[in-house]
Amino acid sequence: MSVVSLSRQDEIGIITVDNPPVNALSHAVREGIVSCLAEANADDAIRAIVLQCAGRTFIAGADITEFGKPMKEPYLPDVVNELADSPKLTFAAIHGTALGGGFEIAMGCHYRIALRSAKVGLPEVKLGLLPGAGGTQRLPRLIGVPDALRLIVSGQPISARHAGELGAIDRTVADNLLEGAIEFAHDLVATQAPPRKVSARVIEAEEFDDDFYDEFRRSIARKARGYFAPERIIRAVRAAAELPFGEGLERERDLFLECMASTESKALRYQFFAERQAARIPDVPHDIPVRPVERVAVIGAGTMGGGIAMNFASLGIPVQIVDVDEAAIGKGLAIVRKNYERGVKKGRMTADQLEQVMGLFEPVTDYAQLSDADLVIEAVFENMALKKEIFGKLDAACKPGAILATNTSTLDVDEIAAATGRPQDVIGLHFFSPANIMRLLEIVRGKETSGEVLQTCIRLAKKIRKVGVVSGVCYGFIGNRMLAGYHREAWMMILEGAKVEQVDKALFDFGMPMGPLAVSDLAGIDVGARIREERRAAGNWPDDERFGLIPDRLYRLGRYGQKTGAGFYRYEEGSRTPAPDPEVAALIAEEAGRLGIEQRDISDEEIVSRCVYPLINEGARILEEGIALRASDIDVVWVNGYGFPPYRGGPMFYADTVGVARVYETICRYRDTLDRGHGYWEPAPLLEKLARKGGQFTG
Ligand code: 3H9
Repeated sequence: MSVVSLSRQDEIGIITVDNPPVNALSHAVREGIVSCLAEANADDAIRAIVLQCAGRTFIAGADITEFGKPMKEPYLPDVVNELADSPKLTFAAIHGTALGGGFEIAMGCHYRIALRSAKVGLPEVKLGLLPGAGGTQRLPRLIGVPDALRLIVSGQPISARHAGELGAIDRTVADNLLEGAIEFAHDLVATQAPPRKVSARVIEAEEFDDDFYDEFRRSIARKARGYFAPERIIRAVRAAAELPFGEGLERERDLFLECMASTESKALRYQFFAERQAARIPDVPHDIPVRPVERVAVIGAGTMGGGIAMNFASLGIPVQIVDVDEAAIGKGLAIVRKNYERGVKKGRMTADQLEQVMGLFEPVTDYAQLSDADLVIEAVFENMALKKEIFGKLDAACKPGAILATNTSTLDVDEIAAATGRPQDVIGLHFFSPANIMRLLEIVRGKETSGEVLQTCIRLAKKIRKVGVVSGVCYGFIGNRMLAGYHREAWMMILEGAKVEQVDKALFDFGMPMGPLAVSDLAGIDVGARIREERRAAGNWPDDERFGLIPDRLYRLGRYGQKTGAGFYRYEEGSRTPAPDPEVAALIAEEAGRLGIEQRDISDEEIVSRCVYPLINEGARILEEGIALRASDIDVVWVNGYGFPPYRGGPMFYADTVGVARVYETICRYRDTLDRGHGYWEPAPLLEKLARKGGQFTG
């Protein structure tokens, strides 16, 4: 069956695109639109043409799977131009999401009608691209330069109503879209309206001078730091304002091709598919029946428990909040309320909606009340004995088939599961803080966890708008296990002569949201110190005085980070801005002297490789051990949970862009010069194997 077809209703030709799942503009679709348009234009009985889509959405963009391969004619910009040049009126009838090339197709049409529930947008920037089928030239003509810039640079879709207010949609209807579109077409045919080309509109360019664009650059500087595409978008939109339409299109094409060739775009496209791939588990059928999750309980009303609970309540799912007494629960719910109040202030919800959502929380102090819960998530502090006790109680209280999850960030999920008589129903759901905001959810599969429970949690992750990644059981799972080497090297380098602020700046410039030492100050030096104490007590820490020495000394001095106004840095009263502290520099120098470490200048390049390459090396081990199913899962974890710059794709993708052999050789060099026999820099066998055969982790 053809993916594009032409039918007729009275004098209106209807072109229908039917290319599931999202009607992406594959070669067959582009070809189909062009040939149906030609047929409709050649048919004297047809007076106007409506372009609509079957299935769940209007066209969601170019077919991303075709990127990076040789493009075949007809090219998308030409398809859009043909719709614009059609002698008969063309109408786009939009439902679902008209995104990227889909919205560009709609803007090529002479008129646009949409369901009120529809959304439109140009999300190309999220793939490191700019709209390359006339979007940067047509949108400013439709809605003006400032709004077009904001929309294209943010990549965020907007509602049909908002698009209507801005001037990008002509009519909206509550339902019966096709009927509405045909009626619209009849109306205009009856008045003999001529084709209305967006390209014919003129932009008054004078008010948009250098200052205007510089001001816009400043306004996006923080979010756009390190990215390539936003600046190209600005240049393309400026071309729309300053050049004739045809020349603007050419400029757009050149800038689009520059973006397409960038590592940033390759990395972001890779992330797009990596996130979706993460939901596929080879030994668990995608369509295995999942369990309904309509009632959730969260054990622990602390910040983490409250944040986790918000994910469900925000979707209208009732949540029981369990803690030792009403006072603890009240305190927790007060924080939850404050978080929602912030949403009200920002206009994301109304005061009524806030009360409604708060009404979904049920305080519970007695486990017997959990008998109806479909999913229980334990979020108490990291203590194995306590967690086992809780799971024993849950086993007694919960109904058969309830999913029992732990939010542990490090502990052995199998040991926790063994505290119950139903290990097949036990799983790890590791949320990242703040749990109501961070996108990552590590889904920890115990050795007994059933496929059904696993698949239910994978689906659930998507439902609560998280990206779920499955990890096997090991200390720290995928993310935190890799973090160890990252921090270790930061601590080593300050002993070896790098300044605290230099280490952080080098990694900030690499693209991390903050350097590792500033992050420790934010998270609390005391938190890390307590974890190290436990690990030392458990014999799970290397016999190396250097490892953790400086943060431990800061801890003993009561320098816990931002909360005490001092940690690796100093903080003025009430400020979160780190200031280098000579006292810390002196302390580091003293310890280096005591240990006989000669301090030297360390380059930014060395800082980056010494912190980032351990991620790659540990990632390789995690892959070999089967803790992660694929390299791209590791990258999804690091981009979404730890702020690894998305435009670098994640540590494993980054290794491929640097060259696996180069990473391997550098790691071997560090082993020979820095390791002192601790094995920190022992290359992972998989890394060595790939380096030797010229292989890659991804792709
Ligand atoms: C562009 O248009 C460039 C032009 O300006 C210029 C060109 C010259 N292509 O996300 P889901 C697949 S750039 C191919 O799970 P949802 C996706 O991989 C493009 N495949 O569903 C998945 O496959 P699978 C601008 C695509 O309901 C399946 O569809 N457009 C594409 O949560 C379902 O996806 C965008 O960037 C595509 N364009 O969300 C839009 N899109 O089942 C990107 C999706 O095998 N897409 N697939 O894993 C989205 O944002 C979301 O997919 C959407 C649906 C909101 C549409």
